Amino acid sequence: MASTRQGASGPSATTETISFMPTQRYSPEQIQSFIQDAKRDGFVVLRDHLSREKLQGWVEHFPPLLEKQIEVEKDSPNRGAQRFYVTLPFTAPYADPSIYEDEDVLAIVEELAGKDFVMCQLATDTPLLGSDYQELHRDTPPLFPEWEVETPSFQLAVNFPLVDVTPEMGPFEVARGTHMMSKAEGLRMLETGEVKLEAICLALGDVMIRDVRGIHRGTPNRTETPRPMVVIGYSRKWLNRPEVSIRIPREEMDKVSERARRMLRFNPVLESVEEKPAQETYQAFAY
Ligand SMILES: O=C(O)CCC(=O)C(=O)O
Ligand SMILES: [Fe+2]
Repeated sequence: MASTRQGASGPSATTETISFMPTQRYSPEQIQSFIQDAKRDGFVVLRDHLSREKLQGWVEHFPPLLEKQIEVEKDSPNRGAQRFYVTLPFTAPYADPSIYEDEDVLAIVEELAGKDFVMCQLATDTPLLGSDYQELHRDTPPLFPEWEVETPSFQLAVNFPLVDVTPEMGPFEVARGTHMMSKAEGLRMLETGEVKLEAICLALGDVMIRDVRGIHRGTPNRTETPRPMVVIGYSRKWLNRPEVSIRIPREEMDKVSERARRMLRFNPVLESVEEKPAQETYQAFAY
């Protein structure tokens, strides 16, 4: 699908626009099949989907960001021992529409999170050597905790690693199909063996789209290699998640497509790139 992209102030603006040719790799039938998988299982994996070459830029720019976060949190890592949550700056190489506007991913996201969904998070989870098993958790409480019924999806995580994840590197583990039941019921099914935790070893380029209510945990990275997992959060348009906003420099906002401007509309726009929060605001993460 071809599309025209313009700067914020219209075609006459001198602002550089980000151009890329959006390509959809999968047929509508294949996309429907991924959507059915995601609805049933709570997650779906698109293997070898993103360009490894493109992700190399993400890989190369990441170590200093991780180092900085380790420095800030080394005495009280919020996600567990040797496990760090790092928000990515919405600048190059991370402000990349070929990733956050991936046509196949968005076609699936739109079915699951509804038309006019929003993008609310661009971050990473990284276990290092010395990390441990996390408690089994969901990343959000149910929408209506006093109601015994789970709703359709309202919060999705699009995850992809910045390394080829091996079983020794602390893969993400998830219990299939537990997103549409209470946490207590999911834990009970794990206890009785009716459902089992599955380690999802993603390679660089693989993408997982998941409902964050699926019961999951991070596992110990037993290698010297950090295992960064990117998380791009997409939610229903009415869901407010102030703890994970994307801080968008004005000059970056001026470059994005009309669709991206709409997706990003509830995020704060920074007039200066120097405006930075002192620390991560996404602290309570497990429910
Ligand atoms: O990256 C992982 O292994 C999962 C981390 C996680 O689930 C969390 O911190 O909420
Ligand atoms: Fe989690």
